[in-house]
Amino acid sequence: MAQAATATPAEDRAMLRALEIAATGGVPLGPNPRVGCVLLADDGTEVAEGFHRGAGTPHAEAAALAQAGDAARGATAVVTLEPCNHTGRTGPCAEALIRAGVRRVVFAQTDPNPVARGGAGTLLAAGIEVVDGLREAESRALNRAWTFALEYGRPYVTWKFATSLDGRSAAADGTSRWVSSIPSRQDTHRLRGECDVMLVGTNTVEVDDPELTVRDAVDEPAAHQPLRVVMGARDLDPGRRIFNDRAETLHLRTRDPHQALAELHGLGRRHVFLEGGPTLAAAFLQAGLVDEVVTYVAPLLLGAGRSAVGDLGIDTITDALHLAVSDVTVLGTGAETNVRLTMT
Ligand code: AOF
Ligand code: ZN
Repeated sequence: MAQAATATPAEDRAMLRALEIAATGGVPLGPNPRVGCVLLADDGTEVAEGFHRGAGTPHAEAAALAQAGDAARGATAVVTLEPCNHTGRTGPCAEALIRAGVRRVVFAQTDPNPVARGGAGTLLAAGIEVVDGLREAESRALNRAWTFALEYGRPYVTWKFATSLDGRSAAADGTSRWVSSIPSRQDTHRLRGECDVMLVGTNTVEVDDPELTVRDAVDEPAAHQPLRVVMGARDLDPGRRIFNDRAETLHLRTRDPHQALAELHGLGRRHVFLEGGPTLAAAFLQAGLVDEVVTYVAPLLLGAGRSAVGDLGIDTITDALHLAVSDVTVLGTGAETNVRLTMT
């Protein structure tokens, strides 16, 4: 699609800057990706930069063009995502770049959104040089869940659980509070804040009565709260903490993971943090709908406790479900020491 041109060292540096401002500049969650844009003059110096701050706000290119004014004429736009081609909440970026007189566009990642993609073709048709794929892996990693969701047509699912050394998430009597340590629980709140749905089953709401909000170190609710979703046919007591007014809550009456994810995708949700109990975890695993596993292993033994995951129908070792470890991190010290394993 794009020309076989390659990027210059100045453009590569600008792309790293664009990725940096995209990552740190704001927390666009839900339907929109993180995007950064740097405009370069002919001599490779930066003219302007901008990033996307989330759904309903200007796109990165529009922010950079607004800052550049006339200096955009003849400039090179270095942007982490293929400029959009659609009129959504803002106008098409490809046309804005053409109108501004930009000479060349270098982007990292093709837009996987069927509604928005195609900007590269529009730019080429207008005689603009286009280079794609520069630091593509970095941009995809930055928008990991969003990219996955647009490519596969369903939200990315992270299943999180805390476990004792012997694989128990609750004691034999069902008590499960504080299997993991305070540093692990704070880490969980950070991860929750990066998602746009927290999902549990009706059983967890009945038994554990979790609030399922994102809170900081002093237990104050964070500004961004993912949608709390409880899944299952059973009616629930409206007095449960999940129904308090600290965040929005949705009760999905289905028990089918595919259907639940389809509904959430339709609502523009792209990253589900699955915090349910063993039954829900098993249902998602058996449906092949867990994309990432985050587990906090605590140095305690519970013996005849409850497993983190229900029956997966595995009777023999050759049927075991194998995961690939992508990260091992020690959290906390002394009695608070836990190990966090991240797997795909
Ligand atoms: C760009 N630059 O900075 C972003 C883009 O609802 P809208 O109008 O904001 O459109 C959202 C879609 O536009 C989003 O899903 C993605 O495909 C693209 N986002 N495109 O050119 C940007 N944030
Ligand atoms: Zn755009």
